[in-house]
Amino acid sequence: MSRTKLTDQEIQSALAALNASVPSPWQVVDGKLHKEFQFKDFNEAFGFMARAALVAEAMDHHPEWFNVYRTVRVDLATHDAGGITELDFSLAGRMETIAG
Ligand code: H2B
Repeated sequence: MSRTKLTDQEIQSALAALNASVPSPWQVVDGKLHKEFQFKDFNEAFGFMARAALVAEAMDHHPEWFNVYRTVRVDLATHDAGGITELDFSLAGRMETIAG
């Protein structure tokens, strides 16, 4: 999977594909792929983070994220590329599967 920075056009097309199958959309915020997940409680939120962390480590691609109680805010970007790459969309998709 490529760590090449995607163009704005490529991002918009990948975003549309990602959002076609998710209950609430991802957005591009400050040059990163952003979403705020809401879970039932802290246990569900932290369970999501624990599972996503294992996937991220296996991908060698790590999220920026923030948790308070049942909310997990996620920002995905590829630091090595200075922008959003296919890896960010791949991790976003994996996160949706885990959250789902
Ligand atoms: N995660 C993210 N989000 N962006 C990166 O550029 C990145 C990473 N680079 N995880 C990886 C680790 C790199 O530092 C290692 C050496 O492969």
